[in-house]
Amino acid sequence: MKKALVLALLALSVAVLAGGAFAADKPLVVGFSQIGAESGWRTAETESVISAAKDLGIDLKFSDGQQKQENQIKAIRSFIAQGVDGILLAPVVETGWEPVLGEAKKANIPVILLDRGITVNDESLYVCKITSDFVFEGKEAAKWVIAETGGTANVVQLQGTPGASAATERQKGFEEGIKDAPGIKILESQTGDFTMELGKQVMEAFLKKYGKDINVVYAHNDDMGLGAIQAIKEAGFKPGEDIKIITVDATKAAFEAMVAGEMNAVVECNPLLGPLAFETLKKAIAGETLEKWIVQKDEVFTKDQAPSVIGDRKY
Ligand code: GZL
Repeated sequence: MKKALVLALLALSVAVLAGGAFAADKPLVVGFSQIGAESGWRTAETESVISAAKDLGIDLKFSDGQQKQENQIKAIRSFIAQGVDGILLAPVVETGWEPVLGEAKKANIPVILLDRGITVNDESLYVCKITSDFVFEGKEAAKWVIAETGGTANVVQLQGTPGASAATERQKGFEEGIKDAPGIKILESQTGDFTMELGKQVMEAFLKKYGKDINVVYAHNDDMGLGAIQAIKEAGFKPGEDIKIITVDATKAAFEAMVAGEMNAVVECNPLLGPLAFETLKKAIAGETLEKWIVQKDEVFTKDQAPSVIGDRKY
């Protein structure tokens, strides 16, 4: 009898250990609700998250929201139904997330925001956000415009997606940055929705309306700035000379435009958030207390620096 009991206990402990070991090796399952593929920056971020998941053996459920919040909400609901261990969300706009994030919270699934913020009454609906400081980026752009033009310039502003924190805060930072420089005038601001095509169309309209009165283009991302360059050339002006251009992101394409002398400055915004996203999510799942905002450091690069820096760029 005793021997049988000992054997049974031994078998049970082996099963528990195996089960435990198996559980420890069970891959993390993470849902990633991405905004879309609107810009080179966005593609770089997607690649960073997917390759980090692969490197870490994470089972990543990826959803491309195609710029629509309703698609992102649907994806989050699907992740909840699948019982994922965590959710990464790049929120296309700041508002309208309470209901679905309330469902994730109820299911005890931690949500980490990537590259944009949201406005919610209950901050416990997400663990933290990992983004750049867009107000800082806008202020840096303003600083460059004032220095480059001696404090006198007519600026047209290509805004990002309406309601996106990256757009509202880059505008806020720029406007704060020029408030003590009365010679810097924003002639007009319009959204190019962070895309090259719309950036070009909006710049064509600005050129028709203001022509050579435009001294500077401030674009909330490289892709709209690159679209503006095309429009400026087609209107018979020299981009980078007749009309100066500063954008945000600092993608390889923007560095190539600076090397070509067609863009004047870029404010960096780091899209390579994959490794940090999963490192942070694992801490959240382990119950660690995290800062609500993990800020990415950015800097300005100018046309003169581009040739020596472009070779080191990672996106
Ligand atoms: C910034 C990100 C912005 C980029 C754009 O964190 O949300 O969205 O600046 C992208 O290129 O479309």
